[in-house]
Amino acid sequence: MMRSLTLSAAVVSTVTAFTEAIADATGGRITDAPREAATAMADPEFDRRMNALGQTNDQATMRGSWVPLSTEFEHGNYGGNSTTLHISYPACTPEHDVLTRVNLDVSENLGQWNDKISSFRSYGDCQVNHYEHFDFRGDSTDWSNSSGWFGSMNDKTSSIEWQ
Ligand SMILES: [Ca+2]
Ligand SMILES: [Ca+2]
Repeated sequence: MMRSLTLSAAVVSTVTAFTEAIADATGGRITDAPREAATAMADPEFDRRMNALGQTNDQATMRGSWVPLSTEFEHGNYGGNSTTLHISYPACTPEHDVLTRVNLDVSENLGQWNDKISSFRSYGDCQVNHYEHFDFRGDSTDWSNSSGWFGSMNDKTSSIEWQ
């Protein structure tokens, strides 16, 4: 069953606000993420903690707290500004049924990300697909859990799907 995405996605204006973005996207469960997103992406402990969110033994998840889906980056190799999208329980499952999808024109916050994304990293078991046009049409990156460079899809993403 398709879930609606929490659209109060944490859109940060500078890299140094990544700590606050993750605190927001995790419902306050991770408040000490590195200041720079690129540092966090290279940190196995950060990876482990983020992936643990949304597991069925996570009490906060079962109460309906936010679970991070993915962090989307302005530049390649997890650089520049970022936005971390999140959703309430349940998060992505090993069965990879389509969880949720979003057009990047649905809100002022997400609208500024249209045709800007150059790399991304997902959390938990989430597989993500990025599409060239709105409504999940056109060329796509295909499903994966991270990409440091979008190649021919660079700066083209207009809609995103998670499973
Ligand atoms: Ca870009
Ligand atoms: Ca586009």
